[in-house]
This record gives sequence, C-alpha cells and structure tokens, in this order.
Amino acid sequence: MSAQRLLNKCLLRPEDLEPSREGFRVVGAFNPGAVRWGDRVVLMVRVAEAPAEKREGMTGLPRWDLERGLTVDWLPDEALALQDARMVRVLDSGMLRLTSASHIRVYASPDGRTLEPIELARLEPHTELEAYGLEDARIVPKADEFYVTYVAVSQHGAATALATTTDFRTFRRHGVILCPENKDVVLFPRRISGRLMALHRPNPSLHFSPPGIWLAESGDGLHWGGHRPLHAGRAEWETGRIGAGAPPIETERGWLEIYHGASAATEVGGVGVYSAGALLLDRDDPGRVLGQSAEPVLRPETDFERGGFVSSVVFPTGIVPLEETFLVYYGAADTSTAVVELWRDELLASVG
Ligand code: MAN
Repeated sequence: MSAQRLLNKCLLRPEDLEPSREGFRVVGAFNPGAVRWGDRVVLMVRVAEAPAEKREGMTGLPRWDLERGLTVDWLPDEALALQDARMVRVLDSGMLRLTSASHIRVYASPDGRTLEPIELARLEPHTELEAYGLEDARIVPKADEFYVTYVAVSQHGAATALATTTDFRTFRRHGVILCPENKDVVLFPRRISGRLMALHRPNPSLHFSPPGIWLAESGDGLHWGGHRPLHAGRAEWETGRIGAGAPPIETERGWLEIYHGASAATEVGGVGVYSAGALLLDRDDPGRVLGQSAEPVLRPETDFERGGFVSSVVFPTGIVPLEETFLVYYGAADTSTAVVELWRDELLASVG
C-alpha cells in the first residue's frame, strides 16, 4: 500500500521558466535537491533544455561548448537510433547522446509548500566533464556550509561531482568525486564514527546482479573508499533501475532512506515505471539494512506523474523533516518539480 499523501502538489513546471538561450525550449524543471535553510527551503532544480528549432530529416542534439555555451549538433535522422525519449545512439560511433541538456537553478521557498521561481543562482556546465549537462542535485547541511552532489554528464559518461556553498549564491566546485558511471550519490548529513558516508549507485556494463545501491566513506568528502554493496533491487518494481533518492534522515530507529526503483522496461524504447521505496539503515553502521518497505511508498498516480517527458516517474531527491511529517521533494515524469507531505510514523511502519 502506498503512503497516504497529505499535501501533494506540483511546484514548478517547464512553462514557468525561460530558456537560458534563444533557440531553446525548457522541457523539464525536475529532480530538485532540497534542504532547510533557516526558515526557508532551498530547491536546486534540474532545468532541461532542447532545441526549439525543427529541421526536416535532422535531429538537434544539445551540448555545452566551453567557449560558446549551450549549442546544438545537427545530425541526420538516419545516423541515429532512438533509445528512449532521453537519449539516442549515434550509429557510426555506437555512442549515446542526450536529447536535452540540463543545468541547475536555485530557488528558495518561504514555507516549503509554495514556490515563486525567483532565481538565486544558476550552475551551468563549465568543464569538459559537464558538456552534456548537470543533473539531479542532492543537498546536505554540514557545519556552516552545504554539500551539493550532482551528476556531471559528458562524452566520458555520467559521473558525480561535488560543490559546496554557504549562501546558495556562490558555489565552490570541487570536480568529480565518483567516476562514471555513478550517480544518485547522497551524503549522510553527519559523520558516523568520524567518517563522512555516502550512498551511491555504480552502473556496470556487465551485470552479474541487478543494479544496486552502494555505501562509501571518506575523510574529506573528495576521496572515497570503503565501497560496499548495500541494497540491490529484488522486488519487481525495482529490478530495472535503483538508486538513493533523498539524503537519509536520522530517526530514533535508524536512518530512513527514501530511494527510487524502476521496473524493467517491457518494450524496446520503453522506460520502466519509477516508484519510491523506503529503507531503514543502522544508525552507527549504515551498511546494515534493518528494514525495507515491502511495497513502494509512492507510485506514479497523479496526472503530472503519469504524463510527461518520460511517463510514470516519481523520483525523490529531497526531504525536509517536520514534527510529525516529512516534506518529500521529487521529480514527476522527468518534467516537473513536486512536493508531497507524508506521515513520519507511516513511513517508519512501512520498513517493518
Ligand atoms: C538517464 C536518465 C536521464 C539522464 C541520463 C544521463 O538516461 O536519468 O535523465 O539525462 O541518464 O545522466
């Protein structure tokens, strides 16, 4: 049984935003990192753009050029094979390209429940390792600053990079911390036995097991080791794809992690259904899984979750604890940013 949804609404849609360049359209404003910041909630939203222009028999593939910024490579349709709405394969080279390129825009919500898209800052690709975009920020507070992990995509693959900030206006960028292909990296909000800990999701090309969530540790947040598998999806709804979602929240019973899982695609060019589940990890040794929700706690149900750039996706990326509830921020259908309020007790009961 899915969790009861208290407040549930779409906070931001592509049509609320202006493209960053002429000749582009915003196709997604989704997968928001979220964190409490004083009285406010900061959202770091992934903004995906695609070429506005249509050319007969051609496909425009966006890319960030180090000198020119957001630009388009036009390729003849017959040189490409469509993988799904998100990417194509270039037949000559066999390599993948994304059909949209993302960057990250920063907003502050006064109450976590409403959003005026007044931009505080923008993170755009600025290295070769970011040429296909910046995606899916996750934010945790650390002493007097915030750590932001995000996906850096390029011809070298999808890697995870780290940025830090104290004010959400300027960011210090530390570069790639986990090499391709690795995304869905979320840090634990405090050190455990003196170590920084992270959940991550390596995606090997040889599959000896279904994709899984791993645990890693670090002294400084830049150098990671102690890698070990934590949870591989075994239930039907999480065997296609899996990954950490929102940063773990500490409760009296352990770390509560809201993650995503996708069912396997049923057709070529299809994408499985993305749902959210809950895991409970030991407080002192998060490598010990204490419980898992038998069923997803959220499945795509509303119109904005079922229809969009990729249909049937709920993709949790941020969480803000309140007294008896959590505000969970998520991407809906790879298109919009949404929030849902869930009972804390119900989530904890779901993990057994
Ligand atoms: C997957 C999806 C896309 C994303 C690419 C690259 O295909 O998560 O949204 O753009 O990976 O990270």
